[in-house]
Amino acid sequence: MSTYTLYGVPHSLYTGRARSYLIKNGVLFQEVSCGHESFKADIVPKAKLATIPVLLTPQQEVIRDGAAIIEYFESRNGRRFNPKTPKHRLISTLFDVVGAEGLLRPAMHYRWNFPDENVEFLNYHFLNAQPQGPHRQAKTDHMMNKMRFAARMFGMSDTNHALVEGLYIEFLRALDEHLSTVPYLLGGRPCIGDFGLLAPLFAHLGRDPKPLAIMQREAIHVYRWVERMNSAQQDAPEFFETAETYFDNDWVPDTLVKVLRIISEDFVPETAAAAAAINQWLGENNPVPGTGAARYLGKNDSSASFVLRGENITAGAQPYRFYLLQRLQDFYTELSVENKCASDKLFLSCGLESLFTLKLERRLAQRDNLEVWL
Ligand SMILES: N[C@@H](CCC(=O)N[C@@H](CS)C(=O)NCC(=O)O)C(=O)O
Repeated sequence: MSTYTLYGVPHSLYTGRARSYLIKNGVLFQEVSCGHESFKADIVPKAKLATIPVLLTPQQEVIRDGAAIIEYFESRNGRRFNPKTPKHRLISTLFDVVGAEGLLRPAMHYRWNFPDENVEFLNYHFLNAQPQGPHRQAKTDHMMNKMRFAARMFGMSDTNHALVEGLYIEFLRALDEHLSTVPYLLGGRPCIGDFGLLAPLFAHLGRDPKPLAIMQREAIHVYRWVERMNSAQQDAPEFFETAETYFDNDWVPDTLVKVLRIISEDFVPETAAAAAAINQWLGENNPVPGTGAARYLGKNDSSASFVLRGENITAGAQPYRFYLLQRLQDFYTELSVENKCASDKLFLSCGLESLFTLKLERRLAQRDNLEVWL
């Protein structure tokens, strides 16, 4: 039987999101390391960037980017994991952006700033993602240093550890309370937002020794959700008989509102600052339509500065955040007046209302495996 191939590694943040989707969608696949010779030789030329995850279809199509991999299946399965009702769809889409972009500081901090607890574990994984050959440990060290640098690019500094930890623990406890009442974010089955949120909460925060210990101690229900998201079944025996459906009537429980409020604290100011920085860059550079937009700003040191709980944070301004946010904004724009009102009320109560209007001057699209400016 023809199968799909997922190129990734166990310790990769974005691979965790795609892998979980394939498992939950019942896709037959094999996972191959990006250290395998076929990745460099056959996949990267078509993937255009050497990032993981990448999917190789039975028809030999190469799809780079976790969101694109999920969209490949969603566009063929009746949008199985996209809730149909307005508030649920918006929340699901929002958690996808938050997972992909909004929790990178705690994910990178708890991975890279606790060497006593983590370094042996990380060295094992980074070493074994390198093909056998000369200078293997030197290549591993180079890759690990590149990721340490990325932590800083995402806004970690020598002085903001307590701030990032405090916010993460609040988020974790609120999410734990919510997931003590229900197996997935929106009920008895996962939505697109669950997959997005799993990205930081699996490979880094739910697997590296230091943050795993915190999750197991502080947030047993989140830990179980991480396990559940990697199971082909509903995997919710502790809830006994929970229907595999989303909450009735577009209901949003208070426990989830509480999680969203905590998320808004840094996600909204960072998004506003990133939009301003990227819009300024667009004004100055006016890229021709079709120009690549993938993470160029981070590489060019263009950054967004904002204040969080009285402390300044500076982080790379990533167009990708807005590529995903466009989905939320496009869906919102199409809503009826009545549904817009209900969604406004919910987002306002969470401090998230500006996300409907915080836009870039130019739209983004994925073409031939790259994000480009339209
Ligand atoms: N937008 C991409 C991002 C993928 C990505 O950045 N993956 C990381 C590993 S988790 C990577 O390949 N990093 C290597 C690099 O940036 O050179 C996605 O969602 O798949």
